[in-house]
This record gives sequence, structure tokens and C-alpha cells, in this order.
Amino acid sequence: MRRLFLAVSTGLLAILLLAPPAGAEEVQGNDPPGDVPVARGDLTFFGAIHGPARVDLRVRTLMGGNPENVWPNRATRIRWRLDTVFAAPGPEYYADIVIATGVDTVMFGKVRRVSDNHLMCSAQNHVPGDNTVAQASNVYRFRFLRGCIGAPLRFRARATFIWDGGRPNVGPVFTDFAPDGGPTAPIGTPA
Ligand SMILES: [Ca+2]
Repeated sequence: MRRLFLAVSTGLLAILLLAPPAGAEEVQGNDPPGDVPVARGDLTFFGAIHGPARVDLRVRTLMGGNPENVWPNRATRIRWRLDTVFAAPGPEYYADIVIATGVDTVMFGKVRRVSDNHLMCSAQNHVPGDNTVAQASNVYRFRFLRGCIGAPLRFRARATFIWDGGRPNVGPVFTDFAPDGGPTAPIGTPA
């Protein structure tokens, strides 16, 4: 069983790290380990792909795990800040990976418009569809239709891991940015 699980897990990881499709533009980079004191909230890599149909966002962390099992609360999240109107300061959209607790704890991906917090698109772990969210080992991926962020010609992206160590909104919160200096260069329109 252990060997089977490992094979499945490795296969999923390979899918998560696939090269961008033809006609897609990708920006990626590394982030230093150890710049926040929580290994599971410590970004070491980010990659954002602007594909012909979808935006594909991936991060790696120093230590991985299924958020449904290892994230402490609903305030802890991976937050992508997506800038689609460069003349206006700040991001126009957030693409978040979060957990929600009902009968079970479930990982969700949610795209929200910053101006009014409107939910543009969502995805649920293990549920196939136009928009998907997935985790394998220490890779976290959120993939969604371009229309979820208004189908811009270009966007700039910045990943954030927000780790809330205590009860939500109580106690220390550790935030790791990638890139550190600000959002990426514009990621161009698909060919
Ligand atoms: Ca880091």
C-alpha cells in the first residue's frame, strides 16, 4: 500500500509541475527558505502561467502537507495578488487557497474581486471542472479560467503565504511574499 501511494503521489506531482502549454507565457522564481519561522508556510518557489484558456498558479513550500490536515485554521491561506490594471495601485483580484470546515475540512480555491470582495470563481479539492485546486507533497496549484480575472491581456502576480499561528486573528501571523520585491513582470497575452 505504501509503495502504491508513493507511485500515485509522484505521478500527481509530475502533473502539477508540467511545462506550460503552447501559447502560454510563464513567470517563475525561487524564494529563500527560512525567511519565516513556519516551514509549512515558507514559500520556496512560485510559478504563474498565462495560458490560452486558463491562469495556472503554483507554489512550493519548504514543508508540505494536505491543508485539510495540517493547516491550523481558516485564516491561514495561500493568497495570489493579481494585478490586471497596471495604472491602478494594488491588485484587482485575489486567488486564494483556503480551507473551510463543515462536516469535513475541505480545501478550496477562490478568486475574489478586491474592490467588492465578489466571488468570481471557485474550485474544490478532488472535484474536476473548469477550475481546479490541488496539492501534492509541497506543491499547491490553483488553475482557473481567464475570465475569472476579467480575461486581461496581461497580469502581474505575487504569491503570499499567510500563516496564522494562533486562533484566527489572534497571535502571530507570518507572511511570506514571492517575489519579495513586488509583483512579477507582466505575463503576456496568450499567442
Ligand atoms: Ca520563503
